[in-house]
Amino acid sequence: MKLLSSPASPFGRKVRALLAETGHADHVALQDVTAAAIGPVDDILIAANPAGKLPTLIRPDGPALYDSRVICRYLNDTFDLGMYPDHGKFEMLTLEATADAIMDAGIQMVYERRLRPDEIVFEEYLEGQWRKITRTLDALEARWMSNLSGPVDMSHIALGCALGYLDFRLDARNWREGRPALAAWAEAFLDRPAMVATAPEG
Ligand SMILES: N[C@@H](CCC(=O)N[C@@H](CS)C(=O)NCC(=O)O)C(=O)O
Repeated sequence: MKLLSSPASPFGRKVRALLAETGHADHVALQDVTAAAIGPVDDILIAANPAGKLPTLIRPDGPALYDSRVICRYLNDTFDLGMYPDHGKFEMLTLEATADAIMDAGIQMVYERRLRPDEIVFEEYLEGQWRKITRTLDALEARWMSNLSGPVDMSHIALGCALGYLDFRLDARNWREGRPALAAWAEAFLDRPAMVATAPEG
């Protein structure tokens, strides 16, 4: 199996961190590819995923899989990783979706600045995306901390990747301010070997 990803992708990191956390990193080959909302996209990626998005998993015995939630679920079931426990499953899946929402909004902010000419950057849109993130972070701090204790599951990995992405690309926004419980959780979680090994670059 081959995972198409990039060292900066938070969604790709979910998959890489899942494999690292469970000691399965050597079960899937990694190929760095270029994906871009504007500009050239590697042919191998387009051939496997017509939307040209990362991560995408190429399998020897079936069609390619995407997106990160599908790939993580597939690897969990294929290698029996135990990262989707039955107890509280739907809350856990919602927490994973919550983490993905932070990444989605964060990526929109990065693309808005990177892809648009400076004179037409839409500041209101940027702030609208940031409000999505701050509302989500506030909800995590207020209501979700108990879900973040206990054994590591896929939602924890996803949230670690989302908060790591904020540190990586939007550090100046200082997401930790006013959210001591979430900040303490991130401090410990991002120190795990699987998270250190998959820290974003680029
Ligand atoms: N929902 C998708 C989101 C994937 C995504 O947005 N990936 C970004 C890289 S982190 C991408 O491929 N961007 C290129 C594009 O939007 O064309 C998932 O969970 O995999």
